[in-house]
Amino acid sequence: MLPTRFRLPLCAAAFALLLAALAGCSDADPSPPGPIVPGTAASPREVNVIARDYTFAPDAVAFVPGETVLLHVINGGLEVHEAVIGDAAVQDAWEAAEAATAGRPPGPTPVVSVPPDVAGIRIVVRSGERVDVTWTVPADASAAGRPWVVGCHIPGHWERGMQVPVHWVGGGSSPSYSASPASSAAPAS
Ligand SMILES: [Cu+2]
Repeated sequence: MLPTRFRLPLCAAAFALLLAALAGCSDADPSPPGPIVPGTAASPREVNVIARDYTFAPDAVAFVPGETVLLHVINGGLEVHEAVIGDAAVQDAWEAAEAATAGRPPGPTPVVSVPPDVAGIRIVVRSGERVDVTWTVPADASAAGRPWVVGCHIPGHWERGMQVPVHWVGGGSSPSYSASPASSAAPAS
């Protein structure tokens, strides 16, 4: 039998492995740490963005520069929302353009536009609606050092918290997670 001072660390290690295995299997984790396989034009990677009154889920969205994604933007709230994806210049442009619509009666967002160079991508979704958009992420999107955001600029929504960061990741990489609990936790035979 091992001395007690060795048993505790072993138990802690086994428990940590169990937790890691459970975390890897959980559907509830809003920011799964597993590797991302970049989408291609032939096989876009599916990315869910859920808008509510007045938050986004998940609380960060990961993209690989240059990949093609199939965005599923879902409105689980009661108000109309949108997902504007782009850097600060894009977010500022839509915030200013849509501020002009403040005070209109509730309903579909009035048609607004911004110059093409700051348009980013914008997906408007009404309550209970899901909009699917295939989009190729600009290959140089992460190179300029300007943080990208997913934001909603229906008047007042940005201030209420409808903004989450974009995380840039390399294809097939997993920067925050390198363990392989499934294999290391397997019982020895
Ligand atoms: Cu909104």
